[in-house]
Amino acid sequence: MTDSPLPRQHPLDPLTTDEIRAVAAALEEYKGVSYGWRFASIDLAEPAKGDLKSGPSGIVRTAQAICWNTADGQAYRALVTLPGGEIARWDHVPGVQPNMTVDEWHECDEMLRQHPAVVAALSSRGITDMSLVLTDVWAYGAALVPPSYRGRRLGWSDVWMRGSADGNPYAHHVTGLHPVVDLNRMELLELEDRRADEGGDLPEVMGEYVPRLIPMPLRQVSPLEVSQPQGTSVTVEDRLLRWQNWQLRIGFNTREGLVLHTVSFSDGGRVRPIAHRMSFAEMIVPYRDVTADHYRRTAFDIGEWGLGFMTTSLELGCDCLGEIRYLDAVVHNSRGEPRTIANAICIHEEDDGVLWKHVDERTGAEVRRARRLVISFHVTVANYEYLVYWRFYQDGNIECEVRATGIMVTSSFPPGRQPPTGRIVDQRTYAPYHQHFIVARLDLDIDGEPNSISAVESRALPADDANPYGLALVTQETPLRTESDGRQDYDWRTQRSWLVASTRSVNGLGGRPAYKLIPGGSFPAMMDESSPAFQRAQVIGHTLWVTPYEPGERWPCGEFPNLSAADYGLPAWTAQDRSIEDTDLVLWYVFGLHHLTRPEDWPVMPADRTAFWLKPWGFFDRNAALDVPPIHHDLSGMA
Ligand SMILES: [Cu+2]
Repeated sequence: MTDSPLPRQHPLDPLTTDEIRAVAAALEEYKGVSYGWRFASIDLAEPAKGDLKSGPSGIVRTAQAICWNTADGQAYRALVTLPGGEIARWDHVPGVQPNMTVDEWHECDEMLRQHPAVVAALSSRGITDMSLVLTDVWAYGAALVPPSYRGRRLGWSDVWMRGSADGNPYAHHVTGLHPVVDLNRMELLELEDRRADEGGDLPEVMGEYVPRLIPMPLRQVSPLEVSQPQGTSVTVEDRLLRWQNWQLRIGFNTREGLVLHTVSFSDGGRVRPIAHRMSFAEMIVPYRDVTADHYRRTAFDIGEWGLGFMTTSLELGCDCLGEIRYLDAVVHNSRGEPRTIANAICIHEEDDGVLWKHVDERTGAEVRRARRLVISFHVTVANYEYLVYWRFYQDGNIECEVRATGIMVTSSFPPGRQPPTGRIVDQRTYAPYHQHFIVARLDLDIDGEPNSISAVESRALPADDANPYGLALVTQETPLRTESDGRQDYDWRTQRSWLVASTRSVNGLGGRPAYKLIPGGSFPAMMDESSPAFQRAQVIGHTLWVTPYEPGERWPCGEFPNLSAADYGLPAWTAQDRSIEDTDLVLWYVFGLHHLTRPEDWPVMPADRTAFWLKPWGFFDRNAALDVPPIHHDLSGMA
């Protein structure tokens, strides 16, 4: 059975399995992309905003493929029209390394575990059962590549060992042992072996989390079930979702994973745009530890690995509770063969406590129960999990929450030494401090275009004759007019937030309808600007960046951060210092987790969370959830 395009296919719908096959087949036929080549990504080339607005009929559905020839390392970008598979463009992209692929990760692990030098190094440590060994290849930053290997598609790897056949592979780090690999030739170039760093035998570590392997009985808990006997209030037609007054379209690609398109709110029957597109455009995870085991460890989980490729299937009752609507996702391997991820995206309603309440002496209590619509997906990037939740509320709020869980990277150290840049989590084992920076790309369209943005700050007025008690608190709005103004930092002292307002429409109170970006999970980079990690990811130097909409500007650290030396994204674009006034705006919000590791995060980390909010700020003329009905409990059946 094929899933050939439906007549109702929307121009923003992700590529189908047939379309991915058609792209790979066309590139094989016309450009010889076959043996010795790899596909880094095959995704929908999304139509530009202007084309979308003039209606779907004139849009030619087009895919973009990034591929490279492993024989000479040269990369190409192709545009292929669908469904026919004509090659509309074929461009050589010199001097870049496309993203890492899952196939390379597996092939590299296979190769290393059979390599005599690796086998010998492990054997000298008393590790002889290679079925317990896992290698985990990471990408490099260009500045850290040994000079003799410059220009190669280089990876460096950790070596891990399971304590038993089903044991956690990330429980036992073989500290000091790091293969350096040419991924195009799939060849071990060098085996760094600093036996002394490990400090003797592998330490006695309890790194297990599977019930039969943990040294304690499971606690008793009663079932907690969510029942919606009449179904949910969500409708999903193809990929168009409607819930209460919200409406949006669900997208997905290999790099960003979940994408939310054309988010709008129906206000008294009028469909009012809020965001044209929202997604995560990059994630940067620098480890802040200079030892030989960790100094190369700066992950770009989006640009290097791809949240779409890393997406995992969700399970009812575990990952999502209640009445769930799932959507599958389609990605592909490095040969361009499609792979369907079943239940990749979860859509469901959640109870969210009290929405609003007042108890009046005469009329009694009026209480409204809040519920929220949650659209989520989970990714597993080797040892780590990221759980992404976009939540839509009845009062017009949007919340974006990310939970980080999974297994921390650890390494062992000699007895008596205290690692200064990490925390001990088990016997002679520490987890280095690190940071998770996520860059959300928010193409907001508040009541459509154009919009303007200002920084809003609270100021206490000095005590004087007009303010005799020193109580006056005012807010100050500073318009951000250019991209250099748009580089903004969180400021606790003034409770700074950012207001994106329509410059055309007017609300019922005479003001400009707006949404406010309420910062959360912000923290400074705390990194020397000369650091290679900072040079590649200068986006982490600010909480917020603002650019005028430009369809080609998608990747804040550059399109190809794998083995990059500099940040060719936001710093380069915003160096033009374009106007961001009264135009179509894109906000780039940097948030995440400043992860100071702790024993309680081991052996598996209880999900830590970080979030930011977009809240209506004069977008509505009053509480937008005034019309939420009360819940009347039928108590007639009770004794
Ligand atoms: Cu972490």
